[in-house]
Amino acid sequence: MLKQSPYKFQDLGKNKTLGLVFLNPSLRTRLSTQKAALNLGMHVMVMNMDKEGWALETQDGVVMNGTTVEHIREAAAVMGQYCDILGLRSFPKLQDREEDYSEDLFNKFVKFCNVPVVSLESATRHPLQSLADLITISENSNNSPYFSGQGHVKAKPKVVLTWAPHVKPLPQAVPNSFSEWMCRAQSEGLLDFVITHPEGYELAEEFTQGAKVVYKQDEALADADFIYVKNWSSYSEYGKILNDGEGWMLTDKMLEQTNAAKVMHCLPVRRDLELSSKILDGPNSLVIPEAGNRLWAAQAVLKRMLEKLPS
Ligand code: SN0
Repeated sequence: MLKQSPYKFQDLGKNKTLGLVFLNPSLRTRLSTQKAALNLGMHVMVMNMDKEGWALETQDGVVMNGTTVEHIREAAAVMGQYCDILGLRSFPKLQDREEDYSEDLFNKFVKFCNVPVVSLESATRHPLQSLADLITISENSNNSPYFSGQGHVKAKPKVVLTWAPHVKPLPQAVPNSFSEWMCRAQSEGLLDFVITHPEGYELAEEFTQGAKVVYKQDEALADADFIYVKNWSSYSEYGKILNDGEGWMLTDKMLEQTNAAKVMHCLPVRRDLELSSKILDGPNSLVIPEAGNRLWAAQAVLKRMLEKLPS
């Protein structure tokens, strides 16, 4: 495993360049992916497109006499000339569901840059986060070959994704991906997966095949081994906040009905709005090792991509 020997493949990325393109802010994804690339011997360039780049046009057939300066056709193609692998972060606009869920921007970037692309979170998915989450759950489950010896969990852990309150409408990308990966793990008999949220926050069906949806949070949390806390805006009333979320913040009192559940969050987390600081600062929180595992997730993915590149 890469975690045990981080530099074992440091020749793999020799003379290969990774370009990381950000249309939105990032802390963990940015740094873990850079570090992963460095461990593999790659060079890394970072482009903060939202702050330092030209305003991008993504639609075809528009006369560019407004605020957009450069078309994604040229921008992506040019970046592809300088890099062997590109990564792209682009949040959804949360205005037009069809546009966001078609992954229009991400797909155009992939099409025009002409090199392999890794998602650093797109409109509907955050795969590097979900891989890190799966690693974290494995390390804390005693039915896993990666069990660290620290966990407490029964043969088939119960994993609960719980909606949390927030002040801003957030993407569904993180819960979509988490649900997609947990449904797959459940279908392989590794765990039981439950989603709980107020009515109206149902995720798109394509990501929740096989998941049990329970509207009563206390019912969902009973006997949980892992609780994944995340806010998202409504999919059905697209991009909307439907309620004030009162009572949905996870507190240590709620942990009493669980199997001493470990608590996860992708970060950044709004303390005492989404999740109580008492939990975050206490022994049940996995958020820091979870973020640490972003490195190994990114390194595993980049390693595979490098192995497929022509040398
Ligand atoms: C993002 C999201 O998709 O929910 C990134 C998570 C990795 N989160 C936010 O944008 C939080 C913003 C805020 O103001 O709390």
